[in-house]
Order: sequence, then structure tokens, then C-alpha cells
Amino acid sequence: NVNLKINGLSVSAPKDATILEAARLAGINIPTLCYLKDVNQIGACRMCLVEVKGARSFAAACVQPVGEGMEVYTNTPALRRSRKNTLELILSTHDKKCLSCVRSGDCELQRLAREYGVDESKYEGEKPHYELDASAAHMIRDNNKCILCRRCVGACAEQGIGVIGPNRRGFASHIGCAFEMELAETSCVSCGQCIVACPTGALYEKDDTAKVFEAIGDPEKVVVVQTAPAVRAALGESFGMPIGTNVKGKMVAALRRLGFDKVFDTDFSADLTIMEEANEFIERVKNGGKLPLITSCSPGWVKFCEHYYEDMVDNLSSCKSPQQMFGAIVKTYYAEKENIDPSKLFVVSVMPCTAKKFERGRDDQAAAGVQDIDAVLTTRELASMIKRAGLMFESLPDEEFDMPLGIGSGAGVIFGATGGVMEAALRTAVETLTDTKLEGEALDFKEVRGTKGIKEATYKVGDLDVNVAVVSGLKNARMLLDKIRAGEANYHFVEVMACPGGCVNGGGQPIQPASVRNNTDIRALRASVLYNEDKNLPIRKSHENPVIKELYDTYLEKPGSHKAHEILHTTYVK
Ligand code: HC0
Ligand code: SF4
Repeated sequence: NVNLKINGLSVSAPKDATILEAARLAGINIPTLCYLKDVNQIGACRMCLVEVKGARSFAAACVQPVGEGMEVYTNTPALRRSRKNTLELILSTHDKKCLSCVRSGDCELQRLAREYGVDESKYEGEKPHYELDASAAHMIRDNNKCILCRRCVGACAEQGIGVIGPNRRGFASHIGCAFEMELAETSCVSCGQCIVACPTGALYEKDDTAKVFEAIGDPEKVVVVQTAPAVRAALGESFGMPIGTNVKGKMVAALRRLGFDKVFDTDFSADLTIMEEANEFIERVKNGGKLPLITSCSPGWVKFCEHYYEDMVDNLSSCKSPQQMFGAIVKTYYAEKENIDPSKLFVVSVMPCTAKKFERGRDDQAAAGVQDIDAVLTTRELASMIKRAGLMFESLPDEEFDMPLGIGSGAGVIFGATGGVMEAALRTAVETLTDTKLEGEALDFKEVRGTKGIKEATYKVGDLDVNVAVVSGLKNARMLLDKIRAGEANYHFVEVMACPGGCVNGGGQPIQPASVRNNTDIRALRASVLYNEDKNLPIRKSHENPVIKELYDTYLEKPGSHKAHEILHTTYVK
């Protein structure tokens, strides 16, 4: 550790800490705009400038390391003037339509402008004007609100994709794709990590709330909603609840009050995915099929694989994702059972994910001859619908999902965290291939839990040593796939989730500002919600879900049957 003084207070900080981190230890918050830990550390925005005694100029606290005996000042009149001026310069080119901006209330620029009492029209002058890029299935870029912080650029690079960056110089400088292409023309995988990194309203998902309100209001339609496992772990954040609060019951109550005819759980179809995928795994092992089997439930990952690892597309599981399986089952099995014309059914998904908006429109996702899914809302869009409907979320009662598609096992719940799909599949594969019954601790495959980017383990399943790997974040996926391609790794089963930490950290989740993201492990807190729910559920294995059993007994026959293939499996582009 090194000892230094910050605003006259003695502070001891690790020797590789930055001034920003050391100040935090002393209870002092230094404002930042461009800095996002591990994503964007370029010291460019000039908001975090501090005075260091003896230095000739101000230092950027986010990149400047601490030193023994250093004397730092974070809040002098000169610094306050400098920060205010920086903000006023940013605002001189900013499209200040705050009243209707999606980020109004949680915009980091708005907050600093208020804190520093800026004159928002001090530098009125010529403004660049940019057309919106609404080409992609999932999002919109509005460069008129961009402050050139480059957090989105860092986020996309961290995903190992890097399709956005600065174009032109000086006054004309702006963020976009190479050669001014539209986003839809690039290999963007729709993960939305750029959106959750953006401090302002320059990036946001395509809003489907109006379409869903309209369907709910249409007396001809039966409107069914499903919620992904990770939504319950974060929706409360949009209503000021602490990160890591499980709001399942209130979420269900809110959806019912919004007017959905049936409120179901994606955990159910996550269980169904496990049945099909575990079966596919066993088949491939027995029949010398393509290994490793790689999961296919994360649409950002699937698109990434199709684009960058064409030669490994045959490794992908042919299973549709739980989102798509859910829609397919609603429009076939459920429609028959309830005697509803599939074309009258309108199936909405609430997802922590922006790539699900893209997945919905993929080919071969229409089991009943109409698209499996009709609309996808992010967790954020659901929060906005709840607010617009005047529902007081915090005081809603806890309600239960509807039956029959509202039962999910603990295995389905943990899908939302990295490692969860693997653990869920192992619970079923081990019991199917061996005569053991997993109980208590034996149900926990701890080696594949946790937020580490790459995890590996070997499990004994019958006579077979099964080598598994779990990766989250596409940069990590790239490293692992390169190893597999080079013959340096021998896995049987691999789980890939596009977003770092899995769905809990998806691009559609409530946005936490950098001040929170830099200092809290939001992935771990949200994941703990899912592991706690799993621990406390009476049914923790997909194959023990009674509705899943009934579905196979009365309709699908058995995992991997002809009918199951027609309804629940899909194809990929090479
Ligand atoms: Fe996920 Fe899913 S677990 S991708 O992360 O597999 O989005 O939460 O809904 O489909 O179940 C997201 C989350 C899902 C799907 C499930 C899978
Ligand atoms: Fe990059 Fe993902 Fe944003 Fe596309 S959605 S630009 S891949 S970060």
C-alpha cells in the first residue's frame, strides 16, 4: 500500500490504485463521464481532473496512479470551474430534448449538469445534425445526443466485435461504423452492451411498448406473456429497489394488471430446452456426432458463431432458445389444448436481452406457420409500461404465474446466470445416463458457477469423463473457440452466453450508472437472486417438472421425437 493525502485526509491505498479509486476509499466521489471500469479507461472527458501538489497541470484521476506521499485535491474552485466549463462545452452540441428522452432521470450528463449548475446555453452556436441509425433490429443510435465518451466503443471492443468507433475529426467527429455503414450492415450481434454503457440517450433499444399496448387492447387477440429468468433479478432496480432483489411476485402482479391474458414463465421452456439439449448431447456422444455440443440459447452468440466461426456452426445445438420454444409451444400444444386459433395468439416475451428482438425475426422460428414470438420487450421497456399504467410497483402484492406454462424448476431459473444452462443440463444428463439420484449438495455443480469469464470442469457421467467449459462475453468465447479450432482443447459440452456474466447482465437490463458499475459487482448480485430461488424451490431438475412430463406424455412423445424436432428445433446460416 501507499500513503497519500486527499483533500488533507490521510489515505492508504493499494499501490496499483488510481486516484479515483483511492478517493473512493476515503469516501470522496470524483465525477466521471467517459470512465467505465475494464471497458473504457482513456482519461478523455476531463471531468475527473484533480490537482496534484507540485504537478504543472491537472491530472485525470481515472488513469493517474497513486504515489507515496502524493497530495491530491479534488474539489478546488479551479476544478469546479473547469468541470462546469467542460459540461457547458459538451452541452453546446448536445440535442437537449431532455423532457422526452428515454434516459431522462438516469442520464449521467443530466445529473452532472444539475450538480454543477451549468448554463446550458452558454456556448450556443452551430450544431452538427445527424440522422438516426435505426437500421438494426434491436436498437437506435442518435448521435445528436452522443458526447463522444467512447464507452460504447469500449463495450463493443470488449465483446471482441468492434464494429463502432470514431469517424472523422474535429467538429465532424462522431461515433459510427466503418465507412459510415449502417449498423445492420455490420457484424453487430445485437448484444446491447453498448446501450447499457452509454451515459446519455444516444443509444436505446427499439421500443415495442406501443405495439404491445395495442395488442392488449385488441379484443380479438389472446395476449400471452413470458418472462425470462433474469428479469425478476433486475426489474426492481427500475423502481429504486436494491440490486439483487427478487421481484418475481410483483412482476407477475404487474403483468396481470397491465392486461395480459396469461402470465407465464420462460423457466418452463428453459426446462424444455434442457430436455431436448440433454437428449441431443447423449445422442451425439452415443452416435459419434459433432462435439463439443455448444449451446444455442443466446442469440448474440449464435449470430457471432454464424459470422465468425462458420466452421463451428454444426457444433451448435439445434434446439431453439427457451424464448422461441415457449412461443412454439403456446401456438401449437397450448392453442390445441385451449382451442384457440394460433393466429389469434399474440405472444410477448420480456427479456433482459436486446438480441432477442433480433432472434424473434430469424428464419425457421415459426412452428405453427406464424412467427413463434410476436413482440419482445426488454426489462427496461416493461418498467416503462408499468410506470405508464400508473401501477405502484413497490406496493403490489406477490402473485403466482398462471398454469400450466408457469412452472419452472430451479434448473430453469439459473439459466439467467453464466454457467446455469450447463448446470441445468448436467443435473438431467447425469440422472439420465446413470442410475443415481442427485440430492442436496450433489445438485450443485459449483465449478461452473461464478462470474469468471471462462470456467472449465470435468464430471464423471457414467463411464464417461465429460469435459465442460462455460464462457460468457464474446471476447472470451473467441479465445475458447480458437483453442478448440486449434485442437488444443477437448471439450464435450460448451455453454456460451454473449453477455459478460450471462443474461443477468444483458443489454436490456436496467441501466446502472458508471458510478455504480465501477464499484459494485452487479452481475454477482443479480445472479445470487437466481441461485437463491433455485435453492428454495421444491423442484430443481428440468425432467421432474410435472408440466414438462405431461407435455411429453400427451403431445411430444419423447425428447428428440419427430414432433419435438418440428416444433422445438431450428437451423442456422453458414
Ligand atoms: Fe436468458 Fe434464456 S437464460 S437467453 O440468458 O437459454 O435473454 O434470463 O430468457 O431464451 O430461459 C435471456 C435470461 C432467457 C432464453 C432462458 C436461455
Ligand atoms: Fe457492438 Fe453489441 Fe452494440 Fe452491436 S449491440 S454495436 S455488437 S456492443
